[in-house]
Amino acid sequence: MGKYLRGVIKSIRRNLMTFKYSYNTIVYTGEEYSAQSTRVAKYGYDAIELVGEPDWYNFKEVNKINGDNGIKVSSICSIFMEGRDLVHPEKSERQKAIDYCREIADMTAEVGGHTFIVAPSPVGKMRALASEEEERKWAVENIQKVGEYAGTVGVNISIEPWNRYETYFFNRLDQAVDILDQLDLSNAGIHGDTFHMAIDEKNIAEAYRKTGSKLNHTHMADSNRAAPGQGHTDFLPILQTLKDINFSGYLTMELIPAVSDPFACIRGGKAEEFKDKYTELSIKHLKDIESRLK
Ligand code: LER
Ligand code: MN
Repeated sequence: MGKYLRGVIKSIRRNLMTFKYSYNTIVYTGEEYSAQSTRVAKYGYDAIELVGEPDWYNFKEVNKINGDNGIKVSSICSIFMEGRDLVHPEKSERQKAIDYCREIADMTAEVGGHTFIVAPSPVGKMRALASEEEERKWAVENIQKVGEYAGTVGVNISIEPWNRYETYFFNRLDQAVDILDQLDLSNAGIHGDTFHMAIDEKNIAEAYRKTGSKLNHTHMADSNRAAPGQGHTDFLPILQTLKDINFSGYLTMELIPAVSDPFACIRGGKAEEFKDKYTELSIKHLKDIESRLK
């Protein structure tokens, strides 16, 4: 089937379905990009989420392979590890984090992505290094700078809260909305990851409902961060809420093996079931639920 026809079929299907699906490729780390993109397309995803490490990719090749496979890039999952801290007490450290985010904004634009993830401080930083007041001021100032830059290259930012075991900074969507409301940006929104939300929200569906049109990206994972359907999160009320609030972003599977450091798979781990098996099971489970929504 030609590339044009595949594109037409995809766009008809997209208009008939409520949701667009994407897969975060952190668990594919180490594979050739063509294998990653081909797998995601094979199981019926609309898009792929790339890891926020620009040096790993040849953007021209990414665009060519994705075009051939009839998929898009939904988003870039920025990697906020040590050295990428927008609220660090040292100005030069904050600047390093801003520069990193700008690089990710450029990457997002170059691969035709819709948004990239922004978090104020790195995964695993478990206590503040300055006063709460100062850190919040830096978070607002620097996310504003990153968002403004993202606007100049035509992409959005999505602010993601993580659970209490990954960060002290904020853990719930309403806390991220607090920061978002202090920004003067039309290209910023909130990102809700069901794995983190299963830990720190009272009710995942209600948190999405309250966030409403401010929600611009999601990560879908079951309670154990495996494929939706492999844990105890009930995705029916969650997807019903996303439909009710007219969520138009991507349902992006971000699945990570059961290890305390979510970036362990970058360094090479045993994530075999997160390749074909979970890529297939995740979308099957959510599409089955989608077909039952009111
Ligand atoms: C990133 O999207 C995330 O959810 C964090 O847990 C870091 O991987
Ligand atoms: Mn996430």
